[in-house]
Amino acid sequence: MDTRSRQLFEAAKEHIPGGVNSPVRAFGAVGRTPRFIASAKGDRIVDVDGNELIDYVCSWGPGILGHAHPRVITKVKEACEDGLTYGAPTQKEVELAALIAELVPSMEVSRLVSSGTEAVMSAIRTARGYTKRDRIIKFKGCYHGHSDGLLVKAGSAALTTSVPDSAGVPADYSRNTLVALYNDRESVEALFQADPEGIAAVIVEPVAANMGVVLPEPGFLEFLREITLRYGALLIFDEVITGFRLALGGAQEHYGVVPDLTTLGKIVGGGMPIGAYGGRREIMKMVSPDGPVYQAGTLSGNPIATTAGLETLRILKEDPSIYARLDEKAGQIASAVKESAGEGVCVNRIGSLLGIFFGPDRVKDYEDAASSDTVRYADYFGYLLDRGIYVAPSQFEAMFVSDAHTQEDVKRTCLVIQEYFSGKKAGRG
Ligand code: KE4
Repeated sequence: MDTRSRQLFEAAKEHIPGGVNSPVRAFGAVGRTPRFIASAKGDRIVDVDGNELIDYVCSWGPGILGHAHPRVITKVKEACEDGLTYGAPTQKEVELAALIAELVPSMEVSRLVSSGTEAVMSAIRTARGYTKRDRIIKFKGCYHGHSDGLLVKAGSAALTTSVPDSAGVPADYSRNTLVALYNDRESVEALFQADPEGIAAVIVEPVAANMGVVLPEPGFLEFLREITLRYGALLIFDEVITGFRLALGGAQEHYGVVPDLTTLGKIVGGGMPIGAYGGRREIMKMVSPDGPVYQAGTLSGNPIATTAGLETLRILKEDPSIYARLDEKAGQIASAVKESAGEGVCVNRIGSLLGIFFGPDRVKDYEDAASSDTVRYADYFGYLLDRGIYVAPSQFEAMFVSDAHTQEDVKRTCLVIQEYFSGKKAGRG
């Protein structure tokens, strides 16, 4: 029952584009009315009709500890009593920058911003300022936020510039963005060979999680590290999703590949709006007011956001066994799918990050992911939602497991998934 959600959705459309403040929330890909959420605690969210759902969206990643972790809430409540924002430096920013540098050693120096988009936009500007080069390489299917230069797609002649992938982005803005194929070394080599001294940076999601979840082939990240060094370009790991999720030190710790710059978001804010970008001191000294690369933000390092981020990272640091627990629970869910779905369903998983694809038996790159059957995914989504399991409303997003997911709820999730696939095999429409 979603009566109140329907009413709110109609009302929302009066004053908000599509009725939502971020497109994926509109449930357009799954043909359902988006659930308007009233509250969340632990691994549960409650919608405005009182339906309690086991949440595997986790706000698209920030919720690694689950919703409303008591320690985080207590600290945030205390911080609010001291005021919400000062527009001046605070001790918490010093502590958070030091903690980021401790947990992600390649981020010796970092700057806080208010979103992943801002972090990526600023990291790219810094890379261009540092190398004095204009072009960047991104990968088809990887998403790095909505800054103009990244809303692009491969141009007709793949070796030339890209073209805008959104209305409102001037062709000029896409001119300096080149598009390669994830897990395809030749596509990267070719772009560098065609432009050996013009590429400032390669930006990559070390685990792609915006085309569903696609893992790097063995050696792919090492190859990106080698080729960027070879051509004098910087390697940027966009760890907005993988940061503090794959390991305390993120994907770069997990894979042992060290980028020149890293972008963070989501978990680093513990559910509050924080992004961050950072790297070696010699690169970050380019950033204003030290250097000529300008970047600023009214709410950057906001005291409430930094409180939530600090407490979240401190909890993760205090108890690194969380990562084994996350892996075990997510492994149960992956096994439930693999053991019941049979042919034509692929599960990609790393730690607590899962992608379930309908159609292909294996998904190793964008082409495989794009061949997925989104209608079958929508059917799966609706079946789970109707039974109290809330997964991403799009085939091309990820499933997130948190430390708050109880064994009981994981088991229930596995049961519903097994029920879905066995029903399909038995001919249920
Ligand atoms: P934000 O500007 O949304 O904080 O971060 C942009 C971003 C950057 N890099 C990566 C790898 C990301 O996944 C994101 C944002 N992720 C999406 C979900 N795939 C956010 C959800 C949404 O757009 O509503």
